[in-house]
Amino acid sequence: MEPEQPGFRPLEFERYAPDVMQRRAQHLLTDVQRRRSVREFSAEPLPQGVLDDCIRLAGTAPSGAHKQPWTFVVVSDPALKRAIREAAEEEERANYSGRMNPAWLKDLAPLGTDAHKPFLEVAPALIVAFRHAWQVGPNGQREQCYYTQESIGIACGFLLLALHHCGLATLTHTPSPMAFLSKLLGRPENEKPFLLIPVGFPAGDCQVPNLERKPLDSIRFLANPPGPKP
Ligand code: IYR
Repeated sequence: MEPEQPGFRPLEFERYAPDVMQRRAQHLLTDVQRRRSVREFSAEPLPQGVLDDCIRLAGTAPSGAHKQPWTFVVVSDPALKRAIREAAEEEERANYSGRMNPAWLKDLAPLGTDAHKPFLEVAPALIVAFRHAWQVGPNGQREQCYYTQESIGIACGFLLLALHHCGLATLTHTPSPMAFLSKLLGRPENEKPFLLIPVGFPAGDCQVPNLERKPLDSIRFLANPPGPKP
């Protein structure tokens, strides 16, 4: 049999004038600069449908060989959230009382975190991103995936941005090791827990660490051709 041809179609591409591009860049930057990791949520429920669209948006991320190696599990059931909180806190107690070394604990001190994770129960939804280390074909055979860390990392970046854009607060939480999530959520062996994202509205009195972001000049380097300077 002939190998399957992927087929091509014309690109849909929107072209903007330079001043429009600049305005769009600044508008997005101003919005995204307000995004913060939130650890104090209100229990207020989420508007219907917003999470689904944000997950659809995450699913537009590029991925190795277009394998789309991700599953986003949405948890809103209170009993399941409580079970996740209990299991996460058990891991975090071990992390904070020995698994993380003194330098790590010192680096975390400004964030004020500890092993208590009430947000896992309070936030109206938890999204757990699972990375497909491989996939299962139609005849049950193992199919390779490629660049899965990069792919799901990009998809989670899209997701965080989309949720922020819609007016929701998020946290990137990794109560590692995260194997308990596979078990509690009944995911198959090929899916590895990657990131746990509590989603909701911030508590009315929510506080965040007073952090600065690196300026452009310390994160962007303009490359020069190799060789001696003229
Ligand atoms: N997972 C732990 C510890 C932690 C680690 C890092 I690196 C952080 O940036 C924040 C927390 C916790 O959630 O408390």
